[in-house]
Formats: sequence, C-alpha cells, structure tokens
Amino acid sequence: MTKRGTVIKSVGGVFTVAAEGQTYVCFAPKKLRYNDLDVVVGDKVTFDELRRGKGVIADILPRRNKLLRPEIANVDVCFAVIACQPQPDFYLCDKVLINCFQQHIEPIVVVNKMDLSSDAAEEARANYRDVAEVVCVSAFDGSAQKLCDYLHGGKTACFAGQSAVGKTSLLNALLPEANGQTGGISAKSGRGVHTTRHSALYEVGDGYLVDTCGFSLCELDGIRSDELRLYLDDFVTLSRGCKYSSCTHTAEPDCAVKAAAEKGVLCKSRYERYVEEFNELKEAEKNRY
Ligand SMILES: Nc1nc2c(ncn2[C@@H]2O[C@H](COP(=O)(O)OP(=O)(O)OP(=O)(O)O)[C@@H](O)[C@H]2O)c(=O)[nH]1
Ligand SMILES: [Mg+2]
Ligand SMILES: [Zn+2]
Repeated sequence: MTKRGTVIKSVGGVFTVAAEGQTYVCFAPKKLRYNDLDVVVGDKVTFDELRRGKGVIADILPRRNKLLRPEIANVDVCFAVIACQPQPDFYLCDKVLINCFQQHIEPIVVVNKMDLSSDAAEEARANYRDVAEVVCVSAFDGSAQKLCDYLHGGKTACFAGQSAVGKTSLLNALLPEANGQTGGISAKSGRGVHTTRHSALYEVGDGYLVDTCGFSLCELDGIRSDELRLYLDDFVTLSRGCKYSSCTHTAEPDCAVKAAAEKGVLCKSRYERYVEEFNELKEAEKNRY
C-alpha cells in the first residue's frame, strides 16, 4: 500500500518516515538517488509499505525549498544560532541568512547562552538590525520558550550554526523527551566537538523543529556575485541612492551603500564581509567560465 509521510530522520541511507501517527523504517531505491535527488530530512515522500513497519520510498514530493547547510527541505523558519562561546562567526551567519532569503525561508538570529554574557547579542543586533529578527535566549533559564512563537500554526523550523552553540540544548529545553546528547567545547581549539551527527525532526508544541549538525563552512548555494546584493534587504533599500541601478556596491562611484557603511548607518563590518563575499563569488565565477 502506498502511503504519504514526512522524513524525520536520515542515517546512512536509512530513513525514518512519519505517517499516520506511526513511524516507518524506509529505504530509497538507487534510482531516486541517481536522479540527483537525495532524500533529506523534511522531505514529503510517498512510500510503499512492506511488512513490520518497513517501507520503500517511491517518490519525493515537490519541495517548497531546500537548504544545503544544514541539509533540510520544506522549512518555514531557520534559527541561525550563535553564542558568546564558541566565538561567533558572523561571516558564516551572513551566508546562512543569504541562503535562507534565496530559498524563501524566514531567518531568525538566535543568540543563546545569554546567562553567560550579552556581548554576542549586542554584536548581533548591530549586524542584523534591519535584516533579521534577533532573539536572545538561554537553554537553561526557561527563555528558550520564546522560540515556540515561531512554530505556531504547524510551522517547521530548523537550527543552523556552529558546533556547541547549544542547538540540541535548546531542543531539550523545549522538548525534554527529545533527550538529545549535548557536548562541550574543545579546550585546545575553542571549537565544538560535533556532538550531533544527524538531523532529526521533532514535534514541538503545534509545530516542528529540526535539530541539525553544527558546521563551520557554508557555501552560498547557486548565488551569482551580481545578485548577492538582492538578498540583503537593507542594501536594497539603501541602493536607491546609488548612482547606477546595477551598482554592486563595491568599486562604483557614488555608492549609497558604501557611504552608509562609512557613516555607520550600515554596520561597517557587515559591509566589509559583503565585499569579501562578493569577491569570493566573482573569483569562483572567473575560474568556472
Ligand atoms: N551556559 C550555557 N551553556 C549552554 C547553553 N546552551 C548550551 N550550553 C552548553 O554548550 C555546550 C554545547 O551544547 P550543545 O547543545 O551540545 O551544542 P550544539 O549546538 O547542539 O552542538 P553540535 O551538536 O556539536 O552542533 C554544552 O556544554 C551545553 O551544556 C546555555 O544557554 N547556557
Ligand atoms: Mg547538537
Ligand atoms: Zn551602490
């Protein structure tokens, strides 16, 4: 019998699919994968039920969107999590936000570990003032509940961020039954130890939340250098004052975005990271064609 469900976990080619209040252990035939369609967490699929709670995935239903980092499909909201430790990587956070805008996913910058320090929060607000909502929480004082507001109405949210910022701890705060394993920060490198190894989707309140693996590298997914600026709302608004409508806000004269960064109207470090990201994409394009 063919059923329809949601992939809630993926471990080494074995997919857990939730359907009709039950979970099924499913496999995907090679055909699906060779079509360049890897089944990912969040995918809506049809599957043929075998015996004893097993199944074979028949098809992936059309995706609303898909992120590569973290690799997940059909999400409404992405919590880009940072914390005072490990040291925030705003360059990484920029890229997560840009990929979200391109995929029509609402990014929320979540500053965790507020019980330790509020430095990261101030920096996040300065950076993303006119770009994304910034929400400050701690996994240990009940304030993580604020994240549930974004799940109302059956929405699906995923975490994204470096290892050890506290993604799994936040999930555990909202859903103690999840009982996800949490880890520490290596004293030697100052980085997280990559405790979560697989993405998994949980029912939280009346929505869904996906815990994901931490990462420290993120590519801009299929975005061209000359369209990068279009995914930055504050740049788009400011660019009305640029002399050229096609201004990339890098080397052109009379650029309102550059001027705003110099005056401090636009966060200067974010502007500088934009120029760096632009040049990186440009360089990659040169090598490709
Ligand atoms: N003080 C404080 N520590 C926290 C908070 N949230 C998480 N931690 C600690 O930070 C460390 C990492 O937490 P995890 O939840 O494992 O982090 P993660 O983002 O899931 O990491 P990966 O699974 O490796 O990507 C653990 O030692 C947690 O106890 C918080 O709000 N406050
Ligand atoms: Mg984790
Ligand atoms: Zn400009």
